[in-house]
Amino acid sequence: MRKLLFSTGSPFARAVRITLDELDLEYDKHELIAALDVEEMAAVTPTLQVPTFWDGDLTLWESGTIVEYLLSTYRRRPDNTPPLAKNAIRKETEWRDRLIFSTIQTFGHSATTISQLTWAGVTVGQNDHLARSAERLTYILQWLEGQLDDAEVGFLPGCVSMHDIFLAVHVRFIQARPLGVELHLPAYRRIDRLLSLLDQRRSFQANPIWWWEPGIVGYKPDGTPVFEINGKQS
Ligand SMILES: N[C@@H](CCC(=O)N[C@@H](CS)C(=O)NCC(=O)O)C(=O)O
Repeated sequence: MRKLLFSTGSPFARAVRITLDELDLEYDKHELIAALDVEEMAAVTPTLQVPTFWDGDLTLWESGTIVEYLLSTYRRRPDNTPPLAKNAIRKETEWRDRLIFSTIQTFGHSATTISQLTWAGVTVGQNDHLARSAERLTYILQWLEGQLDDAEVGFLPGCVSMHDIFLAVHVRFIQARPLGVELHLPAYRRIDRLLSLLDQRRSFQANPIWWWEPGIVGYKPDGTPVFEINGKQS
């Protein structure tokens, strides 16, 4: 049976959840609201991170690896316009496709580093590494905008690629959190158009970004966070 361990707020896990929905695959959802302790996580993955995915005897972590596995293992593409990409990476442009994907993941790692430290009380304005991470976001967005073709919507022609999905979850994560980072997205016309189209897709709407901050212990069905104060939930 397929199973996914994920946290509600993780953009990396959101990309995996969206891909599972794009492929119409059922899976057991093991959702974490707060992090497990180190020993519990280490029993699952040496990275101590989510997402981790199980498919029968196979255990995978690293969101990009999980999505590559899903795209290559489950070959049926449900009817959708545009369809989900047939492959993660195209043979004829392998290194261009791989470079774009790795760069998108670096964008996501910079964003989650800023987020983790912001919640720990260290903000972009107070720390040189975070300030540089925020600048990296801008440089990467500029470069990615240049990789998109005006005649096409996403990074691979005629389909929704894992590149499109991961860029969308990382950008929307930054926009949904108080990170002190302004992306000025309308300045990136092609990226802005791509993300607006993806937002309307059923798989994206079925896996929305919910608010998260320390102290949240659960969510109401509509996504309203539930806090625990003095042992009482509100
Ligand atoms: N490279 C990993 C990054 C995953 C990641 O950063 N996960 C975060 C949540 S967004 C996490 O588990 N953070 C907890 C920690 O780093 O201790 C992937 O692509 O799956």
